Amino acid sequence: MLKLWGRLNSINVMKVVLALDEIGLPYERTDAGLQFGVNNTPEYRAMNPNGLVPTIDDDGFVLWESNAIVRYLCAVHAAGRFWPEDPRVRADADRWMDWQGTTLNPIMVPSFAGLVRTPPEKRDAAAIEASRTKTDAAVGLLDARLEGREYIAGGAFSMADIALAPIMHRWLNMPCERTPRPQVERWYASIMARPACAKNLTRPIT
Ligand SMILES: N[C@@H](CCC(=O)N[C@@H](CS)C(=O)NCC(=O)O)C(=O)O
Repeated sequence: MLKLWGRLNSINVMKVVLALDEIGLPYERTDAGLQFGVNNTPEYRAMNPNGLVPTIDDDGFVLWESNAIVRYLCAVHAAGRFWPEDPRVRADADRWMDWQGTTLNPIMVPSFAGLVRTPPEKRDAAAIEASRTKTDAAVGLLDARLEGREYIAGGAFSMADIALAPIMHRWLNMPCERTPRPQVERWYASIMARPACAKNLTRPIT
């Protein structure tokens, strides 16, 4: 059975969990990272030299990097469904997945970590506010993207929605001010109607 290592309060692990549950693949998950440890053991580092989560082992094929894992799982098990066969639709999905990992997440991390994982007396208010403002503006790009479209890429739910859902769940539940984003909120409500999203994205952000 496919094995997954990673804690559920990591958005990168959650992408993989969502992909597996959306596809309906059985898997065995081991908590790893932060308080669970595991990711610094020599055995884990032999699989993933970064010492980060998530990592999967699919019948001896070991893979890390959450977006690569989501693409792999969708290509093997959901081609034409979550992995778009049309190269342009797929590139579009890839683009938004990469935007999440390289643009949106890095700017959101300081406000998320500050507001959710740092005790009030140790918070850097200026860093939190700078991150919140930049994230709020970046989410505006996604809102514009979703104008007139049900899903992020192509006409159907895809790997792009899977990769963006956990970070948007985090953003929409962070204890901070947000500009109303009607398209993002409509998209989020529609993906939350899916059993795999409803099951996994109702956890509090920690
Ligand atoms: N680009 C990597 C980033 C992986 C990453 O930064 N993982 C974080 C959790 S989101 C981690 O392992 N942090 C250390 C820990 O949990 O101990 C991916 O998308 O998989």
